[in-house]
Amino acid sequence: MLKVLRKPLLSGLALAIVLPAGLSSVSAAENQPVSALDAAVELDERYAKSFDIGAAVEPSMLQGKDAEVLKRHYNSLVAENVMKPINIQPEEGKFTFEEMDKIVEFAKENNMKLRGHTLIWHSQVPEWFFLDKEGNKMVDETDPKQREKNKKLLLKRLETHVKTIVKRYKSDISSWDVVNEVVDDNGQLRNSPWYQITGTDYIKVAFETADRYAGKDAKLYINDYNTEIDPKRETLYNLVKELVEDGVPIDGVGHQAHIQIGWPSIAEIEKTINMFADLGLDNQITELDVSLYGWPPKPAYPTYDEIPASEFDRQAAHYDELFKLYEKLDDKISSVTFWGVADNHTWLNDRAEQYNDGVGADAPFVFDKDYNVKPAYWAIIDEES
Ligand code: 9MR
Repeated sequence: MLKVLRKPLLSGLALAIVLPAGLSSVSAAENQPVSALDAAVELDERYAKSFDIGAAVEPSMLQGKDAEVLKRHYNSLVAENVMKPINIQPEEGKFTFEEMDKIVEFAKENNMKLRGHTLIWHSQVPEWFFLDKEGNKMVDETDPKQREKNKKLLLKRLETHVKTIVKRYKSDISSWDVVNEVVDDNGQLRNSPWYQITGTDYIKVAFETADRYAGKDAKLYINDYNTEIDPKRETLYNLVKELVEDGVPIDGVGHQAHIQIGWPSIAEIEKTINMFADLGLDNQITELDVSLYGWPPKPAYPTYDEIPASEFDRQAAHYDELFKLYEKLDDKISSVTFWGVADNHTWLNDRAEQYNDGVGADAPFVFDKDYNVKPAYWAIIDEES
């Protein structure tokens, strides 16, 4: 049985509250929310011996409460969006680095590491990459000679993209998501324009180019979601094995870990980390969030007007098991990054908009929407259990 501790650790301010007659100090104390800024144990300190603790951020989060919580609990950052192809090279040859530079600056000032997400992806990529010199869609080309020319042109564009970004952030970024989500859930290689035009060459060229220009200690990752689920896992494994055997400079696998309470099982997560470690590779957890809801089934998923405390306890129990596992495998995992800071900002709420008429805010992190600690926080810092 998992134990969820809720320690009545209070800030000076909370302790100074004058209690009405008849209320015991203990019960009042236990009900006081504890700010992430006052909670005694810093997440990154707690896991300092095992791995980095990161958060995904937008540049707008580098001030105010987010910034304070970032400084206190995290020692690694990743851009949630601003390094993606469409943000950083919206037009061919026109690179827009300003937003990413803000994150780099903040990381430097606060002595934090940086992950680079993501050099190559099928999503959030501008169309111009895949248009031939006449402006036609490369994927529609049927002439074999022209297809060959298009492939060369696309790989050249890829090289320029990767080289320009990696060179610029050479001394700042220590882990790169070189390619993102190249395997489909159905166990096929993703049929993206990248794949349709170049086969798997785009993956190899991306890694080789990143390797050529990255800092000498930088590590290169293939990043994906549902890495614990077959047939996707098996295909990813076979692909990665082939890359390693072909001498492609890949250092590890990024497991996004957009997961849910109870899914995937801890046993499958363990098996997955071990599988890739057995290929001699590192693992990073790159986009962790533990949703209260399943992926929207049809009809729309059930939601809560107010999330019951019991759900936060179930979530805490899952976080507890998860971090125990990560810690047990800490020689195989070098970083754990949450896909956000606190429950007030999560991509999971975009899907409520998309699938559920905006109903059903999720709450996937260990800090709540007011930056107070949740049961999940106590669960993962608990050193005794
Ligand atoms: O969190 C990101 C969200 O703000 C964007 O709208 C979305 C666009 O596709 O991308 C989200 O981040 C994704 C990440 O880059 C790759 N893995 C899945 C993440 C959640 O969708």
